[in-house]
Amino acid sequence: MLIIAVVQDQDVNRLLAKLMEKGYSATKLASTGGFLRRGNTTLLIGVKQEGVPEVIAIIKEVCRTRKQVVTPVTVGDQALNTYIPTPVEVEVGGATVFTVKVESFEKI
Ligand code: 2BA
Repeated sequence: MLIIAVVQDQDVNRLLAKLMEKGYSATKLASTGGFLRRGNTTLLIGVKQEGVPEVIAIIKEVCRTRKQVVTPVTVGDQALNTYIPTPVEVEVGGATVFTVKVESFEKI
């Protein structure tokens, strides 16, 4: 099976560490979301059928959505003193996961 997971950049290192710890292999691709046009990361994870639930559980655990307070940048003009950075709460995390059957697999 091939699990294709589109995840947020900030979750990737923890996700890869956890996958490697459990003995799964993965390939990390830099990707860009079509809607927001922002960088995200796509992982290709080749796994035996019986490993799928565990991999999905790891993705759920690491990439769960949570709130984060961020301070937006470059709004207004700092020189004119009109820039007042106001922290806003945004939702981060989550993943888009596709699981597909692999017709053949060989390492050459
Ligand atoms: P999510 O639905 O969590 O999607 C996160 C990223 O996962 C997407 O980034 C895209 O890179 C990938 N993705 C999601 N669904 C996919 C699919 N069916 N096929 C291939 N890749 C897929 P973005 O496209 O930049 O979207 C970021 C977030 O913007 C989405 O989060 C969703 O909350 C929102 N969004 C996306 N398209 C939208 C639309 N047409 N209208 C309103 N909101 C949209």
